Amino acid sequence: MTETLKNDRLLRALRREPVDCTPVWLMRQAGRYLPEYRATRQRAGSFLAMAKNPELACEVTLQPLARFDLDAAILFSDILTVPDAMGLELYFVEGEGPKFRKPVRNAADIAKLAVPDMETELRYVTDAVRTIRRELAGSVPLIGFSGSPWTLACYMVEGGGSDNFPTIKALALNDPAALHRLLSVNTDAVIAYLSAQRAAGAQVLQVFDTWGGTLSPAMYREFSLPYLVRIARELPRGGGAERTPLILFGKGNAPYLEELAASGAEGIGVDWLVEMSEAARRTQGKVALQGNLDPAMLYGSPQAIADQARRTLDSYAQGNGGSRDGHIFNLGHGLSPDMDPEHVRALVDAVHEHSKR
Ligand code: 1CP
Repeated sequence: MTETLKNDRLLRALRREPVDCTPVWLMRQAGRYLPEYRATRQRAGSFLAMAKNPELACEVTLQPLARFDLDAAILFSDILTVPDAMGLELYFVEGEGPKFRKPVRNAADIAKLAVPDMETELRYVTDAVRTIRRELAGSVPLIGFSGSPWTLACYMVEGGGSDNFPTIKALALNDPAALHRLLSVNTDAVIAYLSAQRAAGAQVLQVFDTWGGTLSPAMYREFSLPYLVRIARELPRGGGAERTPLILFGKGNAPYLEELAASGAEGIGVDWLVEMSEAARRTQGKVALQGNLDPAMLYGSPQAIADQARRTLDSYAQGNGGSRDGHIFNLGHGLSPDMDPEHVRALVDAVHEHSKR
């Protein structure tokens, strides 16, 4: 488990140590924009069949690494595995995204929820982590992940994706105590889930707070931020150079960067609505920063993409006293199925090329 990594740029950047060039990985780097992913998914029959089979999950995790010079692998799974294991029964309708057969809508539903057993209900996830670590053989670090308590609650209460979250926002107003109980169980589950992934071999952990930015500031500070802070404080992750770093990614989290930087997390992931220079200035070297190219920039030409990558890299350095240290390059959110793999290559190569020390 503790073999030395051939490429430790990501871990060094998370400790804000010097690196030979800026590490880059991309949210949803394994996905439908890759023809080999679509082929594996076809063979598996469905997304869930793929995610629940450790060999197939490993295969798709490694696909983007075989093509591009990426500095990390991310476990192929989904944030919704946790509520599924809590008994909400996840399923997919072709073309409609994830849904739950048994959403939780009121205090009585919420009272029945408990932290799922990692050894049984979520064994397929830790098995996938072990399989991927073995196959990576120390080439790059493996990132494990979870949804944030708030983002998981959004899907659990709405019963699937949503545009404006009517059911959970009504619950926040009409029965805030019930919502806090849900967020508290989710927080315990996230801590147990990330701990299990770490024990199985995940070397970096990321929490996706995809929907925190849909909350007003007062509600973000009541329903999302305190639970992120609890994870950052309570998640056991070792000490010294062996510490497993935690990244808190949030869409729309720019208003809260000072608070997130004080949470105890090692890294903060930001979307493209904030300049990297501003994010670096406001976090004052307390954390590493991950981001933040607008994913839509990948629809530009390879030359335009390289220019934009350079812009993002230089913006970070400008706000970080002229140094590129402590930056992890990523998109501000995930890749989309209609993106061109050759444009992804242009991005990854431009990041390394332009950030050479
Ligand atoms: O093949 C398919 O049709 C399924 C599409 C798909 C994929 C490729 C889903 C369903 N999940 C995934 C993988 C996934 N999901 C990863 C893999 C690792 C990677 O390469 O990055 C990760 C990290 C996630 C996390 C996830 N799932 C998030 C947080 C990150 C984000 O994108 O904001 C969220 C919100 C989900 C929910 C989800 N799962 C799948 C879909 C289509 C959605 C979004 C649904 C919606 O809100 O409308």
